[in-house]
Amino acid sequence: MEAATEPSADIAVIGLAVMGQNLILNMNDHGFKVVAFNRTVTKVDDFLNNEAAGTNVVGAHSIEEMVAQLKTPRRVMLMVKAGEAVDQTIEHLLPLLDPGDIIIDGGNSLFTDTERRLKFVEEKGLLYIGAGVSGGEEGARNGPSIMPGGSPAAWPHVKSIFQSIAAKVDDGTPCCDWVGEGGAGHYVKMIHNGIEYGDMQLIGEAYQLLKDHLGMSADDMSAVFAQWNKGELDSFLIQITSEILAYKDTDGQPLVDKILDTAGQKGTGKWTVMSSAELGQPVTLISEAVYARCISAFKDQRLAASKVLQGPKPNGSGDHSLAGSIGQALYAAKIVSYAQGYMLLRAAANDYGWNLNYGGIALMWRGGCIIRSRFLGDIKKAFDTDPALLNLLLDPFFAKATADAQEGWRTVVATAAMTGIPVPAMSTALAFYDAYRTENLPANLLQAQRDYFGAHTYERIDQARGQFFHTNWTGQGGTTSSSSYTV
Ligand code: NBP
Repeated sequence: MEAATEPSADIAVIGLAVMGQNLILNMNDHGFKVVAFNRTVTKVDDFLNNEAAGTNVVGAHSIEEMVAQLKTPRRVMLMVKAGEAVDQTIEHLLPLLDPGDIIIDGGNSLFTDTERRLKFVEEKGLLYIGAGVSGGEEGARNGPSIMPGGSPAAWPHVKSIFQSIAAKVDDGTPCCDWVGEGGAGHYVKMIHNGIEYGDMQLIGEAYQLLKDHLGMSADDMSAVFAQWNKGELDSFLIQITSEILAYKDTDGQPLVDKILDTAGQKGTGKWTVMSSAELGQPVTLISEAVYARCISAFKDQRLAASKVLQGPKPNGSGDHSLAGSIGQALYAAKIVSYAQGYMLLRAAANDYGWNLNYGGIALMWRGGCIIRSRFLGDIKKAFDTDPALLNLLLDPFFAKATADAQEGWRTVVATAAMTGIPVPAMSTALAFYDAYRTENLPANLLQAQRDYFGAHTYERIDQARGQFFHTNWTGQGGTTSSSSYTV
């Protein structure tokens, strides 16, 4: 493994864990010459002698050797663990690169870190891309969804590589396009992951209703999910759920029944919720999905509480005809979740000054990634019809879809409440839907309370907006009001 005399590699990838290795092999398949490097250098040889054997992939035993093999402008993609590893690798790279060279972070970095790194790297005259990559191992190998953002001048230099290796939708359009400036790429990936949390929670709730209320076997549930996968719920997550439910352990019993019910999380769902709070956007479904994982982790407490706290318990005797309504609840709540996700995207674009293409984002998620679904094609159509669409729920297709699913959705949420089955995502979606379509919410009373105890003032329905009033509710205290602000 010697450095070539003339630099001939198209791109370098640092980080030979599951994502890096598979992206390299994917790039190689598409005719790009890749130089592979990893902090633990023995992994470079292992990779070249095994997974990459017989390919055009070359390796390097040092960052210097890696850089020396790259054509200019040099393109270096980091597929290392998110966090400090990215900063450390950038520090190692910078003295070896020239102005105009491009550093790409393809890991799951927090978008604010990407904004910071971009500024730092651009100050040195280099270009920076923060690219969300979704699809896991399989996607990385055969076609992920890639969401790049950062220095716009870098995009023409990486476009052909990224669009070649990305998943393609039916008409051949790649699930990769320029997302926007700054940390926009990683932000969109973060929202993708948040939506993934929501989709998975909704599927979990449907599963628990089918299992505990309807008393269905794993095989029967697998068939229900397979059926759903032929209609409007057609998606990767519904498909794998059907396969998971059908999967048997070595003793012939469903493996899913033997898996401990405590969910893990790596942080991107939490980041979405934090950003939603920061930007004042009611992303309630993803929040419930994150907290549902937190509750699941309290296994010991739940076990103790199950023996103490009173309430109805499902007995598996529910009418199987409810399965159709459960599918409707899943679909309607999913629409609300995506509507909320897009509200957050719009608010972030406004706040951070990104020019986001909402239909294009739906298209990037249409294939390759974990939330890929037929449904995203409908979202793309909604934004194609009206790029300025204020809320997905107001699009005629989705307004009708939620109206059509509504009876089943309400029945399921009510049934879950009466039988003691927690459906936080389905029910918060319904609460959001009802709040969003309610002309008069009880916030008038809330404003009165705030003014009563804190002189926070209120606006009046019989006066123009923007005028604030304070009432001396008790006849005691002064007339001084507190400053008013909107969160
Ligand atoms: P990991 O997230 O497990 O990271 C392992 C890689 O990071 C190894 O190459 C390791 O090198 C390197 N690394 C570490 Br750890 N600390 C380092 C440091 N200080 N300096 C240089 N390199 C360092 O790998 P992954 O699962 O392939 O994921 C890569 C990125 O892609 C992550 O940001 C991840 O969140 C994201 N992602 C993962 C998936 C997935 O399904 N796994 C999907 C989408 C996105 P070493 O071998 O020397 O320890």
